[in-house]
Amino acid sequence: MSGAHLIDLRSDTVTKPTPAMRRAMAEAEVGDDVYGEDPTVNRLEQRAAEMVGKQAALFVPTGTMGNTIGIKVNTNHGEEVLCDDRAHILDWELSMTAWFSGCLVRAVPSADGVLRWRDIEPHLRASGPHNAPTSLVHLEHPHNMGGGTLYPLEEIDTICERAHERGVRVHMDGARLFNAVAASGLPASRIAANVDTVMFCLSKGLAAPVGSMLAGAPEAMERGRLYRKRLGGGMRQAGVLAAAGLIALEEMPKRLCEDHSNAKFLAEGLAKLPVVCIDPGKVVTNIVIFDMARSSLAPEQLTAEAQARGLLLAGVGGTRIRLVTHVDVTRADCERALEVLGSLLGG
Ligand code: TLP
Repeated sequence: MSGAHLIDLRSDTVTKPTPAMRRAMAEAEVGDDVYGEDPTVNRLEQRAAEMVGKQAALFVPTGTMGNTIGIKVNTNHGEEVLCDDRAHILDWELSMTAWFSGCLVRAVPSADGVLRWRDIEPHLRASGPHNAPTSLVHLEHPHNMGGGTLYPLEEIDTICERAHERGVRVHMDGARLFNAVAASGLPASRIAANVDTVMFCLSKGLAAPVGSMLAGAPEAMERGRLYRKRLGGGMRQAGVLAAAGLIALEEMPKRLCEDHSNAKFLAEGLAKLPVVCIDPGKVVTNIVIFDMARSSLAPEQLTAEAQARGLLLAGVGGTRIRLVTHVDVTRADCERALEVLGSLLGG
């Protein structure tokens, strides 16, 4: 296998920085960001805030740290955070909401990760002798384990409006926010208009090597800066990373439609295999999740056999397999991926 071209569909986290990013990183103007003196980080924070329509933003090393700080600035110890039952914060972030914010996560059953206000409302708790109050609703948009699914804009607005009426805040895990922008045609600032804080990643589909942004009100971001330092995320001459982040923000969103069309192509091909369960109509961004319960192969066998043929896939629990398209995957790679999966799953 050495030297062979690997098709890596495990995640868009595997994307490599583009040549333009590498050049910008080498030439970046830097300073000590813990003193607020890195001009490139400052520029990135300003630009990111502008793009999502917030007054301030904070550059953080990872999406996990962005969510952790986002949740912290919106809650107090001992309160509840409501999210859907497949949320990244619930299953993939080492219980940081409990560990760092001291809050209980209340997971609400959802269809493909997307909640409606009517799902949320019955689970909100007011403070009382037996109840910790709900202080935050957490929305993941697009929804990773839901298969890249999207909230309808009206639902985001309704959830924010009703939550705010109750004194409950809203945080958006928009790790792939720009995929939502590409799929919906709505500006990021419109999607995030009514949430209190929004996190999005510069890595993943936007291909920066490192970094995520948390955006919100200036006072929240000032507090967030201190939490970032506590978590070990005060990064000094981080301008070398922010330089790549600026290119991720300015140049990369416009090509995400290509990833979405490749994902749809994969989903449509997979739907033709009798043992695969998938609804290609639900694939609207760059994430394809299918169920192989009807196959005689175990998921680990499928991933191992595919790997032996140069195709990397990720099992995401039970008999579900995830494929994620990104800048380093071409249409020809997707055609080859379908050939491999067809041969292994009996197509
Ligand atoms: N997701 C990763 C894995 O952790 C599952 C992936 O390969 O998709 N929010 C969402 C919705 C995410 O999908 C991820 C990463 C994060 C937050 C965390 O971002 P990082 O990895 O930068 O901490």
